[in-house]
Amino acid sequence: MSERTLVLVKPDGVSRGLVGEVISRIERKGLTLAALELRNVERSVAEQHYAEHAAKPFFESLLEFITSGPVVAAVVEGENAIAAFRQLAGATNPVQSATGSIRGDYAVEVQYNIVHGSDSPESSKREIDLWFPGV
Ligand code: DAT
Ligand code: MG
Repeated sequence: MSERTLVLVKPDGVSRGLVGEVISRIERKGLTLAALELRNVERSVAEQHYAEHAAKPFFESLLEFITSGPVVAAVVEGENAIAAFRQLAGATNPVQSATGSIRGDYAVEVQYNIVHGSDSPESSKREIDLWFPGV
């Protein structure tokens, strides 16, 4: 079933020059871009985006990180887009992500794991409404 997912290239991915690499992998996989934008992230957007982690000890540093520089936000579309992008991203902790995945190939530390992708249809809807209202 065709789905949409919210993808972010986080500030580490943008500052390291990995935007093209991430977009290229999305396109090679057969997914398509429905929206794409370089953004500075407002603290309130970051808080809503990561609301499920509000009680976690790393929440504050997560907010600081995601607001520390521009991100590239995208709506990515295609069959099984949510799971397909999670597979491209790899496991949350880069030392557990498979080689060949974005995190497995480019990251070593859980906070600096390059990309975000929605984890379910409910998250995808919530996140797309937050980042791209009306898209
Ligand atoms: P994912 O981004 O794979 O969906 P998540 O939703 O569990 O992972 O966590 C959101 C982000 O929070 C994750 O990409 C990096 C950061 N994070 C997760 N666990 C962490 C931890 N134990 N210490 C520091 N940052 C963490
Ligand atoms: Mg998540």
